[in-house]
Amino acid sequence: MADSDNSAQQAESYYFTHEPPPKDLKTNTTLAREFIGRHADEGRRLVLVTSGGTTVPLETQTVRYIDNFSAGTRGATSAEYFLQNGYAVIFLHRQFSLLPYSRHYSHNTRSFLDYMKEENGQVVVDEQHQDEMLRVLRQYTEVKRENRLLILSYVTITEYLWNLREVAQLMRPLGPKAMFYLAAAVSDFFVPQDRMVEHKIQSNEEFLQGPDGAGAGGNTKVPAARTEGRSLVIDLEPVPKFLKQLVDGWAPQAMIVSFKLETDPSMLVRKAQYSLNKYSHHLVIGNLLLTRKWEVVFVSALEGEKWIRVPRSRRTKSFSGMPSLVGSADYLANKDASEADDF
Ligand code: PAZ
Repeated sequence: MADSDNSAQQAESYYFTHEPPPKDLKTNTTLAREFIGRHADEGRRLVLVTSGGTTVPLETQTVRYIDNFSAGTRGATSAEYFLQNGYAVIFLHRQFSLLPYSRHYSHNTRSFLDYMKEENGQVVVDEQHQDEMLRVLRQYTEVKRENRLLILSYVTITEYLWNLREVAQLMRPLGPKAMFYLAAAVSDFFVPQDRMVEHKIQSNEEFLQGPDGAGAGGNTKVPAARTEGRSLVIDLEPVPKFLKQLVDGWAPQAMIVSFKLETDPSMLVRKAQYSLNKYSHHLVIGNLLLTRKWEVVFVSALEGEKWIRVPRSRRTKSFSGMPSLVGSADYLANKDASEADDF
């Protein structure tokens, strides 16, 4: 075994020994096992879509946390495209971020009540929204009838990683019929449990807790987030790179698509390429914060760099409050790991 494989495994085992699992992990695992088994029996392709940002709590009883940017638009929209193409979808998303189908009516400047009106003492959908809502409702009803969407949620980076690992291992027997579409914005740094204070970090020197002044809640290590003088000092540790474990260990035959978000255009393709070389998965989809709704770049070993752009004339906001960049899911929905040469 190569040294890098060995150290990735050690990092995984250290992480999952020291960071406790979320309370709902067992429930999620039971739901996922049943869902995966049923769709495998029916011969359906299955994709795990991750969506939304992960948080890094600074305190155990969390008042303050660091967040990663993502509304969940890419993930929720892509999930709809996978569903339209016949996939079963496990949607692992940040709690309260956008959801497939309901995203058309939430998180925008309109209240869902603005789509309704009263008629003869009944609540009905306003005429101007009938066609669009009927289209969305029909898709949603069909997906529900076929039980093809399982929604799981996380908030913190640790909750995300525990769920990802459990679901990935359950998907392993699906081989190339499984796809991972990792659109979530995942923290690169975190506060380990043994360096986290229990209580809200105090800003007023009069109220500093514990001998180290930060209320370390029984931990003996220096807290990762603490007040020093009048400043808040945050000293985070790197999150182990779990993509390697996913590719090599948890689901080695699956098709794996990761996303890369950058703000500096000169870094995007280079960073996507670096990730592809490092983890040897199938595809990295790069996007820039400011243009992510109009253009993405596919970076793959076989095809190099390929841009997908929404033409300028179509860059208007749609009914759902987001433009209609297919965001690659429609394109990918007809592929699996055995066809990865097509990129
Ligand atoms: O959720 P959203 O549509 O607002 O944003 C999507 C995105 C930019 C988070 C996603 O396309 C992405 O790039 N995810 C990976 C982020 C990362 O590099 O960790």
